Amino acid sequence: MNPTLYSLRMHSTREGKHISGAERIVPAAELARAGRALLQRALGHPRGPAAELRLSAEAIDPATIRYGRLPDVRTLPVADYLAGRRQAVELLVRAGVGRQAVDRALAALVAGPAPGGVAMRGAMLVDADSGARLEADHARGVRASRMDLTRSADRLLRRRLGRVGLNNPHVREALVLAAKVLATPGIVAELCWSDDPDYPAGYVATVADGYLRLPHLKPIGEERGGRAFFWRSGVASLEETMTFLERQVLLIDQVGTIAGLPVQEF
Ligand code: WAQ
Ligand code: MG
Repeated sequence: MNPTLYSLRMHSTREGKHISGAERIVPAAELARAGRALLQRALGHPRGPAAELRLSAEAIDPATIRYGRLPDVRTLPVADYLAGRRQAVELLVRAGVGRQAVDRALAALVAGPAPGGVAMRGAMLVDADSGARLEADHARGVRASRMDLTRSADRLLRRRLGRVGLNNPHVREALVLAAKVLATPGIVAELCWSDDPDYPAGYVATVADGYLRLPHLKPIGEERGGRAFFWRSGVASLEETMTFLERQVLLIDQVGTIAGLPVQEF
């Protein structure tokens, strides 16, 4: 029998400001080590040290686990963040997201999507046609949660990313998150860039084209960033979408293809 798995989640803040959040799915024997790694990361974060740290763990009923695959990865070279944002708009429109919805989501990420023009803890849920924001709380947003790689998929992913110089935690975690988002009924695409001031890259993920990296989506030093999940009615109710996104356990046991940088980049 497989050992019981736990969903382990960390969230940290300072004076009410979101610093970082991360999570793992691990067997009991690895909980202490994984918890320590998450706490250390919250303390040494580029957004500044956390003052309030929350760590929680919860046993998973094995009968509820679903398995999945990472999206394929490609990098699209762009000269600067303005070119990156133009490219992101084009990719989302090509994926069928309405122009108005794309423009609204981009404008919100540029301005800082939470009240006060800062980063949210989670993502915006954006109607793919009207562009309306559907998440109840504009500071929390919706969280993709309860997903991780199996140990062997993690090893394979690190090896494949390493070959193209992309084996860093931002890429690994964003890929796992995008896999959960793309597996969620009702969600058609995602737009993301980091809220970490030293990480300017981001991506567009779509069911048809996978994970398309854009090396520049914001200037270095910028703390405003975030995520937009584009939702279309007719596939699942909002409630079904949210429940899957936040509660369904997804263990990723298959890694997609990872393309190297195109020659133009050099
Ligand atoms: N669910 C929903 N939204 C989240 C989650 C989550 N589990 N975690 C973070 N967010 C939102 C939140 O608003 C953050 O402010 C924002 O996303 C950015 O999070 O290929 O590092 O962890 O080179 O700073 C993408 C590019 C890196 C990687 C993204 O995001 C690559 C990144 P961060
Ligand atoms: Mg961050």
